[in-house]
Amino acid sequence: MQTNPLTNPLTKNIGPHNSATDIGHYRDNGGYRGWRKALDMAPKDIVKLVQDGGLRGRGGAGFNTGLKWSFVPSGEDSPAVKYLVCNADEMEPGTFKDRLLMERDPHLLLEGMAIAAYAIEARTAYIFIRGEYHLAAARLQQAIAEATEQGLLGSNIQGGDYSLEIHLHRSAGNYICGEETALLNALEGRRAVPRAKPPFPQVSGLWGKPTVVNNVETFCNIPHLIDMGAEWYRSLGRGEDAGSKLFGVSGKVKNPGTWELPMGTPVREIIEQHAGGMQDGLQLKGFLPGGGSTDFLGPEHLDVPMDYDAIGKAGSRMGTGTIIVLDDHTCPVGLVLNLSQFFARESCGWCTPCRDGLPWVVKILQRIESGEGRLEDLELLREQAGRMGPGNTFCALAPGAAEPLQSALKLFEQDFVDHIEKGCCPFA
Ligand code: L3W
Repeated sequence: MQTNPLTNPLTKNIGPHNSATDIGHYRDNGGYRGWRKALDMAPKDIVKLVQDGGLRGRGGAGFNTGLKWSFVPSGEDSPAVKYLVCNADEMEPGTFKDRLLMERDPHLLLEGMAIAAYAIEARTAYIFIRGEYHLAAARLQQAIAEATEQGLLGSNIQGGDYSLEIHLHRSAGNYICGEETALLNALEGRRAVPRAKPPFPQVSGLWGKPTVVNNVETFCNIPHLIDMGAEWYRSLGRGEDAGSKLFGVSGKVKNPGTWELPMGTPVREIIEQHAGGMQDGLQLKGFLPGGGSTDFLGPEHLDVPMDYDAIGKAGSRMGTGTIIVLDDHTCPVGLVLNLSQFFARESCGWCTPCRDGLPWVVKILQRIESGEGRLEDLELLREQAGRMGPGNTFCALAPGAAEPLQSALKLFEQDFVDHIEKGCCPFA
C-alpha cells in the first residue's frame, strides 16, 4: 500500500514495516502524540474539536461523532461511571476495512479510544470484536499490553491522575451484535437483542450507565484529528464531508481491495482506478455503495461522490463505504437471495417483520431463482420489503435487508420477470 502521512493518516503505518507488532515503530512515526496532546486538554475542548472537525461515524450511519460524545452527561452531577465501547463486530456483507486497521495498526485504534474515553470521562473501555477475527484479537491484546507497559494505558497514565483500562471482548458470533444496543446486551451477558431507543446509549448504555459506542475506523480518525486540528482534518475531504475514509470494492473487478481515499472520491474513480475496472468481458450493471444493507445504484450514478448526503440524494446510503459491484453476467436475483439468506440467518428473531418476513422473502426468491416463481411474487416481495421498512422494527437490520431487495426489484425488474417467464435462471 502506497501511503502519504499527510493525506493517508489512517493507513500511513500500513506497509512492509508496520506497527502491528511493534509499539516502537508506531511511536517513531508520531504515534501517541495525539494522546499526549489530549491529556493536556480539557475533555470538553476535545469534544468540541472533534465536532468542529466534522467527523461522521464510519460504522454505517454517519452520525456526527463529536455531537454523539456531547450527549454524555458531564459535570459534578453526572454519573461517576461511564463507558466507552468500540464496535469491532465487522460483519456487514462486503465489508473488510476495520479488520485491516486492527490487524495492521492496532495502536492507532487504542490511541483513538484512549482520547475518546478521556473526552467523555470514561475509565473503562471495551473492544467488542467479531469472534472470527483471531489475528486482530491477538494483535490488539499484545498492543494493550505494550501500551500499558509504557504507561499509555492503565493506572495514572503518563504520571497524571487519569486511568483507563481497555478490555477485549470476543463476540460469540452474530451479525445483530453489531447493532449498538444488541452489542451492549451481549457485553452484559444477555441475549443479543436490540433495545428500544431512546434512551440512547450516551445517556443509558452499558449496565445503564452513559456509554459511547463508535466503530473502529471512527476511533482511528481521532489521533490525527487531535494532532493536526479540525481545519486540516476537514481539508482532507474532496466534497461535503470531512476526512479520509477506507473505501473497498468487491465483486468481479480486476483488483478488489481496500484503499484510504478522500471523502467525496467519485464511485467511478474507486472502481475504475483503484479496483482496476471490471474483469474483461464484463459490464457494470449496478452497485451497492456501502455493504449489503444499502440500495443498489445503477451505472448512471458512477460519478456521484462518496459523501453521505450525495449518495443519499442518489437514492442509497454510503453505509460502510465498501462497494459491492454487480456485473452483467451475475444473476441479481441470486445476489439478493444470497444477501437475504444472510440477513434471515443473522436476525435476532425479536421483531416479526424480521423474524418471519425475512425467511418468507428467502422462500419467494428461491422459488423465482429456481424458475418456479409467479409474476404475483414480485408484488408480494415489494409488499414485504415495505413491511420490513423503517419504523416497523426495533433496529436497522430488517430495513437494511429491505434496501437491496426493493432497489433490485426496481432496477433489475426485467431479470426477475425473465426468471419467471423462462422458468429458469437465465444466468445459470
Ligand atoms: C443521540 C439521537 N444519539 C442517532 C446515534 C445512535 C448511533 C448512531 C447512529 O445503525 C446502520 C445500519 C446498519 N440522539 C440519535 C443518536 N444517534 N440518533 O447515532 O444511529 P442510527 O439510529 O442512525 O443508526 P444505527 O441503527 O446505529 C445504522 C449499521 O449501521 N449497523 C451498524 C453496524 C456497525 C458495525 C460495526 O461498526 N462493526 O457492525 C447496525 O445495524 O447497517 O444501516 O450510535 O445511538 N437522536
